Amino acid sequence: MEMTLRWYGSESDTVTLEQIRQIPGVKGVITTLYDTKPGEVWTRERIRAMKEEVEDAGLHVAGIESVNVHDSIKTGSQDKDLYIDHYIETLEHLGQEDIHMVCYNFMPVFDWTRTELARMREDGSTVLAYTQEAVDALEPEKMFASIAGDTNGSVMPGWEPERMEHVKELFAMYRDIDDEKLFENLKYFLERIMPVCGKYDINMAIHPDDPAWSVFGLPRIIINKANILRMMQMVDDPHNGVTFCSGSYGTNLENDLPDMIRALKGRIHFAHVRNLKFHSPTNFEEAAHLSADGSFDMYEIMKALYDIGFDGPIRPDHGRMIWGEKAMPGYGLYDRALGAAYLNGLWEAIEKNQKRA
Ligand code: DNO
Repeated sequence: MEMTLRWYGSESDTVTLEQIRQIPGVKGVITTLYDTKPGEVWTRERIRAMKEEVEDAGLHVAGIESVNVHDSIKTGSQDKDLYIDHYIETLEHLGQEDIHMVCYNFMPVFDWTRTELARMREDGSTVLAYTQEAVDALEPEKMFASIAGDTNGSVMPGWEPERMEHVKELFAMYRDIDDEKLFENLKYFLERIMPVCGKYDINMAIHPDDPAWSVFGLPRIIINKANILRMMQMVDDPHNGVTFCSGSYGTNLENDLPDMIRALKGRIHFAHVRNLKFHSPTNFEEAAHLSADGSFDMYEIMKALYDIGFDGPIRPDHGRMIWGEKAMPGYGLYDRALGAAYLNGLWEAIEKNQKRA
């Protein structure tokens, strides 16, 4: 595996490349052109400029998170082919610039969903949190407004204000889309992009739906082992793979995370590893990465990744806000750096143990 950190670009991130460079073991960043809209073609010039900036700081671009998929593709609307053509052009440009991993999601309307961006914990740190009760009590259109006050001035991925202004129209687009239709549209998209992925050796890594169940009655399909295996089989190509995100699949306590990792051997192209602390099955918060701080056995998760020979990029995921930092919720420097060091420590111990056994 290669330890990386997500970076939103110098215009949008409070964390600098120079800081990332000083986290032990981190040589790569996972980045994006944060100001592009779903459906837009990424030019080679902009991709090259982004790469050069990262390389000038002594790091490299280990992959993209995300190239977002236009809602017309997800809903299978009439203009879907135009947007798939654009997506293919973007993939070509990324391939030509020697970038080989792309994370994306197929979640309708909302990307990840949390009901609190700054829940205070006993130690004074703040974390993202979710309760089903809060979602059930909200009108979907009010979702964004209900959390907007706690973003620390940043634009949250998937929650861009201009998109949220059109939430009603977005919901209308998905009115006739159920799980089966969404699977069909995903299959159509993947079948069309696989040739270009083959040509440039680009690993597509679908991100799970977070939380891993339907919110506001919208269909959500990337939620459990059965569905993700169905997706792998319906377009059985090694470039059709997943982002294994422990914090997203882990929202559903019925998901056995190490077992899922083992079942996805060869198809995990990217890993997000973080811990959650459950107060009830539908009330959880994002804990520190350390196993003892949350509900997951982080050793078993890293061990399963080790056992399947995972060699792609991995990143610590959302961190707590600590030590007075003001940053995009989940994406400060300090706690993610602690997460990277901890995950690197687990990996080193697992590796040495295996070699000595
Ligand atoms: C949240 C992230 C997601 C993820 C997208 C991938 O913090 O994990 O926004 O990047 O779903 O497209």
